Amino acid sequence: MIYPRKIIHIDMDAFYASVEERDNPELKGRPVIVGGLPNSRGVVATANYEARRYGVHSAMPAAQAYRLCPFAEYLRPRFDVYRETSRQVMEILHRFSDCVEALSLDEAYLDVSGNMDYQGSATLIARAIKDAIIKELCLTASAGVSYNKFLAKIASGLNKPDGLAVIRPKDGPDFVRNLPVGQFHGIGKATEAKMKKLGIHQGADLLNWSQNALVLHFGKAGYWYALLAKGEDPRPVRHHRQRQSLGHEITFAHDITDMETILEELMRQIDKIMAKLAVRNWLAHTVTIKIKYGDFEQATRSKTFRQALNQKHIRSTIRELLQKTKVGNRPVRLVGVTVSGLEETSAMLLQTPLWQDRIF
Ligand code: TTP
Ligand code: MG
Repeated sequence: MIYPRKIIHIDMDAFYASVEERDNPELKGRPVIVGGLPNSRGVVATANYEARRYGVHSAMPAAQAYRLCPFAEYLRPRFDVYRETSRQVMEILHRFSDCVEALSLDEAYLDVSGNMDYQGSATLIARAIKDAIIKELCLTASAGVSYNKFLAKIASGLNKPDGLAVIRPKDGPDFVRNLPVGQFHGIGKATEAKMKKLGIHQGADLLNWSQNALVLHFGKAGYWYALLAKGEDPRPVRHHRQRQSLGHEITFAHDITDMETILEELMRQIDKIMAKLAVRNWLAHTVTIKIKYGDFEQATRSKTFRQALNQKHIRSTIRELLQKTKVGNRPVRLVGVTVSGLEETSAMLLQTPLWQDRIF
């Protein structure tokens, strides 16, 4: 059985402007515009929600913003502060998942399919993330929760600012039917105009077109539009730091000689590692065990497979590797397992038995 993933999209509200308001309480309640100054040829980086009421928005020439809202506070950006704040936001996000993909300073996806805290509820995790960001950074974020990136990102925009919206697997297809094509991932202004000429205005219209017909009109992107129209988006959350290996190790409180106890600990570690691999959509080809004996002498044993490691043979491999050590005869102070030779899976959907619609 294939289970949907649980994806959260986090987007900070009026990011640069909110940081400025936070650091200068006198700005509270006033329109704030960060970017080029009014008498310059610069553009608006962002405006807070008070200034947006006057029609000011990102990328607008500062001179035009000034005509719309002359009494706003105009500030030059302080990129160092935004970068540092962004680092703090990402640090918070990493507490909730190992699988975090930052899209920009103020925006990231998390795959929380493997997070069993908060009763395994992605919605409660999103709430906890928002709470941590407010409490620790005095800033608000909007969160979108869904079963893929496309819908999670749409969801985070639904109740902005300080929003939290959920699009459940059972509601996704209906939601997309009513969604204007201009809001689909990857459909820009030009494609939107072309679709409108063909009578395609929202998801439901796209569904009337066969995949072949879409490919004929839009090239390879047609495959993509056909998927999105069904509410599907197979893109994995891409954890940036490309890791070479993934491992665990522990030092026992007392040296251990019993082979079964050590084997049990290694199995516990490999289960954790395999779960992490699954969440990140990775496969591994090599497994290595590490043993440090009571006298600090260290031994490693490893085995590489042409095919990716799987839950079934990994256990017997670890047993086999352990038998090639002196475990059982000598006291052991530390054991560890590492998998390496990592590659990304092409699996369209993550298979995890951890998901339940009830607590999405
Ligand atoms: P956004 O997330 O697009 O905008 P925002 O955070 O200001 O507002 P909200 O998410 O509540 O709608 O962009 C994040 C930051 O990136 C923004 O604060 C400033 C910067 N930015 C630019 O410098 N130029 C731009 O054209 C855009 C869109 C953003
Ligand atoms: Mg934002």
